[in-house]
Parts: sequence; structure tokens; C-alpha cells
Amino acid sequence: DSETVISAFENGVLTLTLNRPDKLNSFNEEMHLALRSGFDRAHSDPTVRAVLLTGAGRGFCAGQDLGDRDPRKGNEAPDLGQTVDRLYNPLVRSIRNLEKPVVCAVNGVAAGAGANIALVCDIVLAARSARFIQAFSKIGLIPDSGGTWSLPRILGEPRAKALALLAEPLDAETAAQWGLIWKAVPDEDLQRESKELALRLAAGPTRGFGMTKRAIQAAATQSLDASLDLEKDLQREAGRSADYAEGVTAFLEKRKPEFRGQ
Ligand code: T3D
Repeated sequence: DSETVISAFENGVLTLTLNRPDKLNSFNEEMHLALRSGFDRAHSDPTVRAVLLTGAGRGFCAGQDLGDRDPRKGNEAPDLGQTVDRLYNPLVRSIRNLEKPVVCAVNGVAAGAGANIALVCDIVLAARSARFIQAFSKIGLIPDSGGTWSLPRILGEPRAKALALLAEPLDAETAAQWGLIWKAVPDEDLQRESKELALRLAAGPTRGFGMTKRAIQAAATQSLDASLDLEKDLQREAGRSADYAEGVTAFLEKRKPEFRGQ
């Protein structure tokens, strides 16, 4: 059996490639656990300074593997609350809580949980031919993996509801125009551009990036006063980092900084 997630490490970038191309990289249990263990490594290994998530073949990820949910094969309805709780939610939390940048290169269709997992990453690039589909309503489900939280926040309720209820594909350029992703790039440029971006981030001030991510995410659920307080605390910590000292020194010496992620 081939690996369901291909993991590669180079110059601080951990690349995780979803690898069930015959099923458009839809999630089975094995792929869930492999992806989770990739992100676990990103959390615990200090040499990992950025993650690049992408898919093998013509799709990014088609969400849950519906072959594993065939109602004709069992008498009882599956407890989807349990699988969401045990598999999808920990993955979303792991990506959000990772204090390192996560770049997502959406190489093709991103449907269901596949779309919302892409959207929870920090910087999302998509091939122009890629499409985002809130496919859930087509099978009677609701958007999960944070979709009901992120879509209205980013797009407002009217667009969030239309995408969720109609399950129509949203093309990559419109997704970029709507602010749902960072940018759409020509198909042939996607892997190179996303790799360059991940390498650039991996050579950056990792601790500062992590705290930036934390502060921006915290803002979604707190007041301006709380954000100002958090900025004060995190800036204090950033100001004590070796990368800050290096950044200022490099500026004064008119050279490029050499950040070590410390
Ligand atoms: O269950 C729980 O634990 C709860 C959590 C749920 C999270 C979810 O993600 S629910 C939503 C599940 N996903 C979907 O409903 C999407 C289903 N797929 C599609 O609608 C379409 O495949 C796409 C729009 C994504 C792409 O369409 P297209 O025409 O480009 O490709 P295709 O021909 O439909 O698919 C290609 C192959 O991949 C095909 O296999 P075949 O016929 O060549 O052997 C197709 O069956 C397979 N495939 C695509 N998506 C899935 C899948 N197989 C299993 N599960 C899939 N989700």
C-alpha cells in the first residue's frame, strides 16, 4: 500500500501531500491519522519552521470518503458527531494552534471538509482551475471543519449561506476576489510558487510569526481592549527573541537578516 500522506522535509519546510488520488484524496481513517501525525511533528520538531499542505493528482481533497459511509452496508446510522469530534476537529485545531505558518496549495477541487481544511490554513494559494465546493448539503450534511465559523466571518452571511445551501463550485479567482484565499495562480506555477512561499516563511522569524498568528486568531473572539493587551504581552515576548535582535542589527548594518526561529 502506498502512503496516504507523503511527507518530505527540506530547509525548514515540512511538505505534507494528501495521497489518495484515485479518490480525489478524500479522507479515510488512515489518511486522517497520517495527516495528524504530520502536524504533530510540525508542533514538536523545532527544525520544522513552516508547513506546506497539498494534494497528489488532479484534486486537493474531496472531504470524507463516502465509500466508508455506505448506508447500504450497515443497519445503523453512523455517529458522525463522533467522527467529527475524533478526527476532523482535532485536525482543524492542530492547524490553527500550530505557532508556525501553514501554506496550503490547492491543486484542484477542494470539496466538503477538504475545502474547509484548506481554508483554515494560514496562506492559501490555489491553481486557477481549482474549485471550492461546500458539498455537504448535497448529501444532507452541514458544513463542518470550521466552515460555519469561517465562511460567515470571511464572506458575510449572504455568501456563506448561498455557498453552503447551494453547494455550487466557487472558482479560485472568485475565491481570491472574495478574500477567501490569498491568491489564484496559473496551474503550472502553483507548486513552485507555494514552495517558494513556504521556504521564505521557513527562513523567517518563526516565533514572531507564531505570535502574529495567535494574536490575529484571538481577535476573532475578543474586544479591541483584549487585543491591545495581548499585543502588549506578545510584543514583550517578541522583543526578547534572538530574531528580533538579529532583525534590528541587520537593518542597522544594511544587510539581510539571518533568522534562526528563536
Ligand atoms: O462522515 C463524517 O465523518 C462526517 C464528516 C464529513 C465531512 C465531509 O467532507 S462530507 C462531504 C463529503 N464529500 C462530498 O460529498 C464530495 C463528493 N465528491 C464530489 O462531489 C465530486 O467527486 C467532486 C465535485 C469533488 C469532483 O467531481 P469530479 O467530477 O471532478 O470527479 P468525480 O468523477 O466525481 O470523482 C473522481 C473519483 O473520485 C470517482 O471515483 P471513480 O468513479 O473514478 O472510481 C469518485 O467516486 C471519487 N470520489 C470523489 N469524491 C469522493 C470520492 N470517493 C469517495 N468519497 C468522496 N468524497
